[in-house]
Amino acid sequence: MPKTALITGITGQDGSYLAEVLLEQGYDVWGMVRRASTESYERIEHLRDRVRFVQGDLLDQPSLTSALLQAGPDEVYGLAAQSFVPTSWSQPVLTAEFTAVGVTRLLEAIRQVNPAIRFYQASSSEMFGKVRETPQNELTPFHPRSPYGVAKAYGHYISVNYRESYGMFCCSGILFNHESPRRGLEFVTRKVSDGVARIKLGMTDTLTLGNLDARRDWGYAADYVRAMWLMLQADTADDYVVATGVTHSVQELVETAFGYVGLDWRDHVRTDPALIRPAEVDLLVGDASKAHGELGWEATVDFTGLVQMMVDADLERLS
Ligand code: NAP
Ligand code: F7E
Repeated sequence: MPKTALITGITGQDGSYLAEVLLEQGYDVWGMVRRASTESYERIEHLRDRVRFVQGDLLDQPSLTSALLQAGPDEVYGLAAQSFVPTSWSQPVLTAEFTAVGVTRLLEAIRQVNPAIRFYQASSSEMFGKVRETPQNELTPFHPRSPYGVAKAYGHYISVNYRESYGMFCCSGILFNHESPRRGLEFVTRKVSDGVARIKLGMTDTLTLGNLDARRDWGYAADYVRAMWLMLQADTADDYVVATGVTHSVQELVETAFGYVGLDWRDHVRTDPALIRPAEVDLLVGDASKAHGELGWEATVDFTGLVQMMVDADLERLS
């Protein structure tokens, strides 16, 4: 019997890669999508005839229950969220409704429809925020620095709580930044790869950024969704950090991307104080020893390979 999985957030970056992994494993894949006047299926266009869709919204409890009843999943991957950190300051309440309380709505729907369903929660390194130790692991205390980080800390703990309260199989993946050619254009890696491609092709001359000193542990999204699947195949539910263990600054990202196409970033990059965040996460670097040891998970793409892949993809798209 093939297993059945329901992915919330299937139209997002991670949802599209995860759907590919699950289809390769022979799963019946369902995607939960929210109603919009224009469909946002661009990232899953190539999978449309292999995935079944059900409408639902994290704000609407009955729609989550109906989605579970319709799909009948063995596994639910809870990826849907308001995921852009700056928007969490301009829309803090909506971010909490989606990214925090939305997790409880989904867990309650699972508990009522079939508590044996295995659940993956998309937790985030943003929960570490003003970091208490370096590198960060599963036991590092949280100190979130944005309404998004605070909402994710809630989502994390409510997943742990449903595991401890009801014995449900809830796993929380504390994923560090992961990127790809399918990354939203507003995130810094994609903004840089798209900007470099536009400058190289003569479409524009400048790229305006915010804080160049922030450091992140950037990995490849297609690697990270494999970790999500591995967590739900384990004998017991647990929480795992997923990261490369290597950190780079935004300036190093810019140097690498411009250097790859033979340009000097100092000729093109401007900074704008309006892009500086009210509170910044200065340094992230993860210790994924537990995921390596218990799940056998490894990253396959390093920072330079990732940046080059993204620049190549944007050059091809825009050419
Ligand atoms: P993304 O590209 O922004 O995708 C977010 C998805 O959530 C989209 O499919 C979006 O649907 C859906 N969504 C948003 N609000 C919804 C609602 N109210 N009801 C139903 N669906 C809704 O995010 P991602 O990068 O793939 O990340 C996936 C998850 O991992 C998110 O929870 C994110 O916070 C978390 N995370 C990401 C990273 C990272 O570096 N990428 C790291 C750690 C954790 P539409 O297409 O309709 O907008
Ligand atoms: O910013 C700096 C910015 O928006 C990275 C989400 O997937 O990963 C992501 O959150 C850094 C920050 O990602 C610009 O200040 C400089 O320090 O790409 P980002 P993020 O905020 O780290 C975590 C793990 C998630 O969970 C989130 O969902 O880059 N930066 N200049 C800039 N950032 C942006 N976006 N734009 C700039 O112009």
